[in-house]
Order: sequence, then structure tokens, then C-alpha cells
Amino acid sequence: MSLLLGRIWRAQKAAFSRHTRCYSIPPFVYSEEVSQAKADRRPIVALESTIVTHGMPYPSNLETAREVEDIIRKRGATPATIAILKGQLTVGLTAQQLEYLAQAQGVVKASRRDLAPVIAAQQDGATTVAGTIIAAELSDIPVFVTGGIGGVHRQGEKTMDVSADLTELGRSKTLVVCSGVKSILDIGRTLEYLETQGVTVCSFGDSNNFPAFYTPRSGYQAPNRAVDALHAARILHAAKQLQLCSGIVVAVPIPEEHAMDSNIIEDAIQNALLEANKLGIKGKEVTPYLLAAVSAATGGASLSANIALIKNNAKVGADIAVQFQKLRN
Ligand code: PSU
Ligand code: MN
Repeated sequence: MSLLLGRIWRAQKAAFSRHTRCYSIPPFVYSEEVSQAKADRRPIVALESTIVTHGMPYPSNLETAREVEDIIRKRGATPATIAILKGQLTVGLTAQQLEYLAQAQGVVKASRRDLAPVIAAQQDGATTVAGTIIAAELSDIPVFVTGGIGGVHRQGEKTMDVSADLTELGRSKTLVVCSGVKSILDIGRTLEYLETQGVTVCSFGDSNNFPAFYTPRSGYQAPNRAVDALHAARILHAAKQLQLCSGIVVAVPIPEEHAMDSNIIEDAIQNALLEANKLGIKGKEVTPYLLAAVSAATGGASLSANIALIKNNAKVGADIAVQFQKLRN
């Protein structure tokens, strides 16, 4: 009897360790470059991929993604563009992988809810801000750079269209550098929702004004300000010490020389919203549709502004990552 029990126990133990071994394999791969930076404890900056596949047209998307990575390298950090390639969550794309993704068709825009299905179906997926935060946390990369985060859509109080980026920020430990939210969204309600989620929102630099993506000032005050990269890194460090499992937004205004005229952009947005409504665009298609419509309506001027601000954000994000790594090491 005891022999039998012993055999059952051993069999169960083996099954259990097979089970745990199976799930203890990290669900992602690093590029060679990121893997080396990790080993050397050098600063890394996470980058999203929805901006590449759904946020900008080819070839501007590829050129911008490459330039952003190079800016980060020049400032002493390692870029890690994150995407799902044939079901493999990949932290740090090689030059070839980035080139592939920038032209690939049928890539799924992957937010939190989409990650598991895309991986299970071995599809290609471009991670949104929410999706990228999840991967960045799994791989312990605390600084992430993008152009704009998602937010509460205009009329969101009726449609309930609130980006999962906001709830993800509410449950993450990541610092996201961006230029605020696009004015296709309801900026005031987005700030309210971030407050509810416990997200620390800082304007960056000289002004307390929360930026409006294409323009440096939204008219809304940011609740905090980070005067420079070291200050932002200190805020991240303090949040880590407190084990706050809620994120930080560092909102960097578009450089004045690249800012758009706010009337021109507002007109383009109003028309794009009406058109989206008429066409019945819903759900995850809304943001990519509005981005493309605004770009077309401004003759590409909004695309140039978008490119300029993300390059500037890359500088700020790299500097924060460098400063934070010094506090951490
Ligand atoms: N805002 C931009 N450019 C973008 C996006 C937002 O200015 O490319 C993308 C980001 O990937 C963001 C996503 O996470 O759109 C938000 O989509 P949604 O509103 O469906 O959550
Ligand atoms: Mn939405």
C-alpha cells in the first residue's frame, strides 16, 4: 500500500514539476542587442509597434522607427521595440524584423485582451501602449517611449470608449514618455480617468500645462511636473521604493518649431469624427481611422508633427532611462 502511495506521489510530483516547468519558461524572446544590455545592466527603452503598423503609413513608419531607435542608442540606451511575430512575443526587433513588420499585412492591433489569442493563433501582433506595458513589465524594462497614449474618446461618457491604455497604466509600474493624448480624444476626461486609476501624470520641462500632442498646451494643468530627466527618474525610483503598482506618464510638449496651428488641427479632427460616425467606425478601428483621416486632411502636416514629437520623446526617454539605471545600479 505504502509502495503504491509512494508511486502515486512520485508520479504526481513529476507531473507537477512538468507543469510548473512548462509555465516558468519566459513567454518572450529578447533580441541579441537587448539581451546583451540586460546582461551588462545597461539602460533599455521600450517602444510600441502599433504606431508602426496602424499609426503611420509606409515608408514613414519604418524610417521613423529606425530613427527613434538610433536616437536612443546615441543617448546611451538600448531600444527594445516590442511586437508579436508569428505568435512569439519579441522584446527588441532586429532590423529585418522591423522592416518586415512595417510592411506586413493583417497584423493584429494587440491590446491586453488580444495578446493571448494572437499568441495562441501564432499570428503577428503589434502591441499598443497597453500591450507594450505588459511585455515591458515581464522583461523588467521600466521606461517606455511613444507618441501619444490612448484615452477617453470624445462622447466617451455615452459610448464608454475608453482606451485600455489607461487601466493598464493604473496597474503597471512603467513610466511612459509621450506628448499627452491626441486632441481626437477628450483630454479633460482622460486626465480625470488617470487620476481615478492612480496614475502619476507629470508635464515635462518648464510648463505645468498638459500638452495636446500636435500643440504644446491643452489648457489643462498637469498635476505634477518633472523639470528634467533626473527629476523624472527620481519620481520613478520613489514609486518603485513604495512598490506602487501604478504607472507614471511624463508628458513632453511638441517642440515649438514643429507645433501645429490649433484651429487647423481642430477642424481636421471635427471632420474626421463626423466621417467616422457616418461610416459607423467602431471599437479598435476608431483610433487608426482618425489618425489617418487627420493626416490626410492636413496634407501630411500632422504626420510630420507626429514624427518630430516622437523623436523628441525618444531623447527624453533615453535620458530618463540612463538616469534611472544609475539610481538602480
Ligand atoms: N495615439 C497616437 N498614435 C498611435 C496610437 C495612439 O497618437 O499610434 C495607438 C497606440 O498604440 C495606442 C493605441 O496604445 O493607438 C490606442 O488605441 P485605442 O484607442 O483603441 O485603445
Ligand atoms: Mn477604444
